[in-house]
Amino acid sequence: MLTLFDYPASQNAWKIRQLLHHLQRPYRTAHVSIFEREGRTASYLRISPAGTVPAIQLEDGRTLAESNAILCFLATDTPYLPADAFGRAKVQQWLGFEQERIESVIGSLRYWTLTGKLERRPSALVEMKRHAALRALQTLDRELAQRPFLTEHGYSIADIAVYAYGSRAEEAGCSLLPYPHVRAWIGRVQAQPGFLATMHPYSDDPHSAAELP
Ligand SMILES: N[C@@H](CCC(=O)N[C@@H](CS)C(=O)NCC(=O)O)C(=O)O
Repeated sequence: MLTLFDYPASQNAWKIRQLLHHLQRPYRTAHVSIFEREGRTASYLRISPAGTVPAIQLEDGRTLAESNAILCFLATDTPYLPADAFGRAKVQQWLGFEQERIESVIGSLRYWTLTGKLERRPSALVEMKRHAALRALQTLDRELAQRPFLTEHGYSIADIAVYAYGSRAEEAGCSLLPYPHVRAWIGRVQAQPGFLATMHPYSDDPHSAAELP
């Protein structure tokens, strides 16, 4: 059975939980206590080069890290990734956008805010991220005014990936009120059959106030 290396509060890991749930694919969970340095052990670094979750291990022992690479792998030959080269490349376009402009911007601001680390970050860095977050939300709103999901294909792993942190923008201090098309899209993603609504707050982990190694 496939193993998912997971940390409950990780929205990057939620992406994989969500897709596995859609696919009704059974898996076992191996928890990685990222604030207690479990991501930095020699054995875990062989699974995930950067020591991050999520990662997966297949039945045959092969391992794969980076949430969006895992999404692409698991979604191949399923309705969540187009079969044609151009359709797949359009999904990749949004997966790149997600890593550069959502996960590393809204995801970071949210993580710092929810774990009490924001005040310890240089204000210029926070301002830069806030500016980038607003730009990303404007981009999404403009695009989602034109079609119900991120690509013409319909609901796909692009939506799962961008939703993971995009939908949590308010927890990062970015109001979604000015973005009606983003809010409507969030509703459409949540209305998908098998949508995984359960969120796990950082506060469930007594170690999450520590800095990551
Ligand atoms: N680009 C990676 C980012 C993964 C990531 O940063 N995961 C966080 C949890 S959301 C983590 O494991 N952090 C632990 C660390 O950086 O040591 C992905 O999309 O999988």
